[in-house]
Amino acid sequence: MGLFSLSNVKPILFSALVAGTALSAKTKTIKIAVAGPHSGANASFGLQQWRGATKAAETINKNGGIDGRKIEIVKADDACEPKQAVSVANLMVDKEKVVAINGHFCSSSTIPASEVYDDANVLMITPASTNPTVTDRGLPTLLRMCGRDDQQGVVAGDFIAKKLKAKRVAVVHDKTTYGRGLADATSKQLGKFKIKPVLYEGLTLGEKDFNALVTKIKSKKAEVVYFGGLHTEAGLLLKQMRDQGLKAKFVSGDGVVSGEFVASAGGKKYVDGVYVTFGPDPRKLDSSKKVVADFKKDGYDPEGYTLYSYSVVQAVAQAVKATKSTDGKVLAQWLKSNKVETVMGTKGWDKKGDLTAGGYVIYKWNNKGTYDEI
Ligand code: ABU
Repeated sequence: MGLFSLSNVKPILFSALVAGTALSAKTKTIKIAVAGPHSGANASFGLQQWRGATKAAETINKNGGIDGRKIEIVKADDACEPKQAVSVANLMVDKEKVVAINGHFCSSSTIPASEVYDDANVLMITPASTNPTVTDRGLPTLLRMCGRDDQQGVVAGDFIAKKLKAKRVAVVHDKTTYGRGLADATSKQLGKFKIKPVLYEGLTLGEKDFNALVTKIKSKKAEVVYFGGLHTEAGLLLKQMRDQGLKAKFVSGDGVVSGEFVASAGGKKYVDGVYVTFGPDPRKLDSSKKVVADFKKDGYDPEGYTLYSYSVVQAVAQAVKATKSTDGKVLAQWLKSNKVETVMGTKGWDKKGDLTAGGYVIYKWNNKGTYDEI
């Protein structure tokens, strides 16, 4: 099925003209902001987003754009800082006058920035923000192209209890909306197996020395360390665990699906054996075959959230084409009532903006510095 095949589209029950933001012949480009961490410790995730979005735009534009109008991708750097996210959101709305947001990446940025986009009636689809609050507030202009941490935590908790058969679990998080939320969701699921964490502690973002925490984990005789957070702190904690001789299994979530995890951990040998939860690998789907091959031709393996970001641009393009509108509520409503074709397969959303299908699986990092679904 082609990128813009709309055979599965239900009749549009609203008028884009009434909505007041119909596409006019004067609309030169359809501007989409890629909002995420383009600088700072999490910049590798911003790069995944950027690569996915620009490749999607390039392909759509080569095929005629959206009814002749080209997609233009602009960068919005929030560095995963909530305050910076709000200021860059205002910039995208007021100065750049974007039609849609591909982002933000971090839930702690997405949540405050989404209020700005909602006030301005701009469509926002986050490829990666998994905290439940993102969609639970019911904002009419917001959707996500990923799962939720109350789903991810269940899979992690089940895996630790049933597959690893661990009884002594140390739970560590980075005190962020995402990291703490995911750690809590995992702990809640462990509770169903009567597993109470032997340690529950938050570390401080930006700190480099977690040796005191590792000593504490060792004293608790943890068999598994579960970490809720992103790859930088995950890597540092993991390395210091191993350097202190702590052999406990390391389990984490979708915040470590970046090759940069290997660098933060200090080498491939450290990440070998680490388990993570993430959505089923979209690189293995028939729908992504050609795009994955194109990326590989450019010397890039579309890891982590790259294809999620690609899919966000495809969804925006199909909504704009079908509605002939750039009105955020019109676009979001259309996406919530129709299905779209993406490199990750057919996607549809519920009323809150969560995907109607999906789920999490377990991956294992190996000694080549990559991760495979198990
Ligand atoms: N879900 C991975 C990290 C992004 C976030 O939700 O904060």
